[in-house]
Amino acid sequence: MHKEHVYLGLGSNLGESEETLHRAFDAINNIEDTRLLRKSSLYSSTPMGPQDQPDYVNAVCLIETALKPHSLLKQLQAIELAYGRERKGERWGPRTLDLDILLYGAESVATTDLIIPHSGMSQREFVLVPLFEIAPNMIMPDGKPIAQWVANCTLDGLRRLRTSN
Ligand code: A4P
Ligand code: MG
Repeated sequence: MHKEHVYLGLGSNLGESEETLHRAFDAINNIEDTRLLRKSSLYSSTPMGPQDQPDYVNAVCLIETALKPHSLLKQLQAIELAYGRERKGERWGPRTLDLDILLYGAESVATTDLIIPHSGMSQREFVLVPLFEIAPNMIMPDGKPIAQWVANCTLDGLRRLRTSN
């Protein structure tokens, strides 16, 4: 069975966010034909977008999966729902659990409901820093090493949580 290496982004800023992310790692590992290979520490980060919402807890992980991109997205959305996510329609609003597909092997996807590489991943410190932790030698979709992106981002709002892993 052909398997791809896939990077996922996790975020939560409602409820018991750290607990939610630990449980999300387990849920991801339990997706059919999918295995969790590596996970980052948890990070606290100030909100991007509307500021009148709690700080986020963010992390990333690397999985190996036989699922195609859209099947994987469906499984991830089922996990989001299981953790009480309600889509209220507010862009960048608060959420109990947000799971994003950052990279799917070297594939690009551009459909109405799925865009890979995830837009903005190279600009978001709450994605870049945990990604750098688990994949320090990664070459980003634009061909630049991740270290270069990390060196250029502001780290003000980001803090690695002590209780991680
Ligand atoms: N979708 C398209 N591409 C993807 C992909 N690669 N992975 C579609 C997952 N989903 C993808 O997502 C809307 C639709 O995106 C989905 O139905 C799916 O088909 P959503 O999660 O319902 O909406 P959203 O998350 O509010 O919108 P958006 O633009 O995806 O927001 P982001 O980029 O997820 O950002 N601040 C901090 N500090 N940390 C955060 O994690 N997150 C957000 C949300 C805002 N501010 C944040 C954080
Ligand atoms: Mg999302």
